Amino acid sequence: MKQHFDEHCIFCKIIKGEIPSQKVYEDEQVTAFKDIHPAAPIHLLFVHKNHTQDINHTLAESPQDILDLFAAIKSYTQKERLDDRGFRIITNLGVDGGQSVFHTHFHLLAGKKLPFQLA
Ligand code: DGP
Repeated sequence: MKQHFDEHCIFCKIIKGEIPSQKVYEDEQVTAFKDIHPAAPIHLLFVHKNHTQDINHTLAESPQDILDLFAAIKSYTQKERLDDRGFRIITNLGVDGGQSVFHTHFHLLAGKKLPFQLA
């Protein structure tokens, strides 16, 4: 498995266990943990263990990682039966997207009927 860490990246430190987190899922490629600022009753972050900066970089450098992430999300949501009532996946890119951590990640939001409100 190709795996690249960025020594300054907070999510790489979480993946390596150097910073504590509440992990809910782990496989060979992907880790998921609770978001420190939850925006819904269930708010998880799915991150690939191979560091890339955002989804465009992932697609250019290591596109299989995107499939690994969605496979992990499918596996977790089916196991936890979140697909019964549904959930939302979000990824932010760049300043206008509101990206604050530059390690590709997907937010998984669930646990209530989510409003679609941008402001
Ligand atoms: P984004 O803004 O899309 O880049 O999302 C980054 C998310 O990461 C944000 O919702 C807060 C979360 N976050 C930042 N630092 C930490 C941390 O140290 N631990 C955890 N669990 N979440 C973090």
